[in-house]
Amino acid sequence: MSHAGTSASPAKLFTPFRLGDLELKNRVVMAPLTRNRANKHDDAPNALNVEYYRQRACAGLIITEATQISQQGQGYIWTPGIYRDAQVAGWKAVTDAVHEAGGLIFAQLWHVGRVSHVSLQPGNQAPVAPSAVLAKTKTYIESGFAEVSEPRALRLDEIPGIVADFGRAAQNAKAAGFDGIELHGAHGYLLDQFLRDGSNQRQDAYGGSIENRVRLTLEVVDAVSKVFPKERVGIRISPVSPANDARDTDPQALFGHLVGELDKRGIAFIHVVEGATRDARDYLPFDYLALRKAFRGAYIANNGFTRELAIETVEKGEADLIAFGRLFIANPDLPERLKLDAPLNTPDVATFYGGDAKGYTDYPALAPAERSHAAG
Ligand code: 8OZ
Repeated sequence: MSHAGTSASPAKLFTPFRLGDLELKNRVVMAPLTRNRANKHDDAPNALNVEYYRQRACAGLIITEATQISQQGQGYIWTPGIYRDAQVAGWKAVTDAVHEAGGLIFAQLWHVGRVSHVSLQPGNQAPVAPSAVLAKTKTYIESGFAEVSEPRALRLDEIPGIVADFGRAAQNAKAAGFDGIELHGAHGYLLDQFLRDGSNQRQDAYGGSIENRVRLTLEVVDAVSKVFPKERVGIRISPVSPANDARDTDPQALFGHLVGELDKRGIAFIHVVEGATRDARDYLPFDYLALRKAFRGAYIANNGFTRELAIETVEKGEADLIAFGRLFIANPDLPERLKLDAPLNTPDVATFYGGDAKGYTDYPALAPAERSHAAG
């Protein structure tokens, strides 16, 4: 039997899902997507961003683009923040629009750590990291692509300030009307830099053993869980992704331990980028099902899912929810298109990062005639 779903028995992907105390209308999640279209003067979300998210409120859950918790946490030009009043006000307009359109939206809280450039940092200082180890990766600044700057190691006495910045950002997310938050623990940014032994060479309580390397992430989980109920907190991880020069000698042991600790805390979900980000799903061998089994909350799977693979993965119970990135850029009505097996618009890579409405809010939803044609 095909799992494509019929009107008599829709594929599970298109059925509601209970995430903690929230009822998601389907299991199609909009993945966090960096688009670099916040206000140029204050990194606050604006009317164009409101329209973009409103168009995508049909997702079971929207996770916002990565949003810096402080200026120090910024690594790219024109990404939105959530530490200034104007940014909170900008986000409030976004969450209001999504709620009005019947959607749910979590903010993704982000500190880039060493993936930054002095021109984006307070006082043009060096970006901060667990250790003074330069990442082999690029960022983009006002003038275009640039090598990231040499980082400096955070002092032990600065770490409580990082945790506090995450806590304050969570309070701001609450004030902005978000339904919950996702911590960005993936892609070689600050939390991931602490997790992995390729970037964390500390010899204090935050480095060395796996227990020490997960400490910062767990302290941040605990801090934001004092602001939102734990059922409204999730985290994104990318166990084997080499994004931003992330490396670890034993990701299975590291992420197995982390997920066990997250399970004890009872948070809502782990959101797992499987394989190499924007690349091969089988980049390195890794037992994702072991993470799923170790965690009683929801498992959101991401990375290069097709309609068929998404339907099958949820049907088999290997994930509860599937997050789509690039397909959501090009298809504001992605859940409906997937349900109808309608044609998909093709994402235009040239307009992913920065720019205006072009390639942002101008991708068409299905016209009524196309809809009835696809429905047969
Ligand atoms: C693409 C460009 C810049 C940042 C990530 C936040 O990979 C990002 C990002 C993606 O998680």
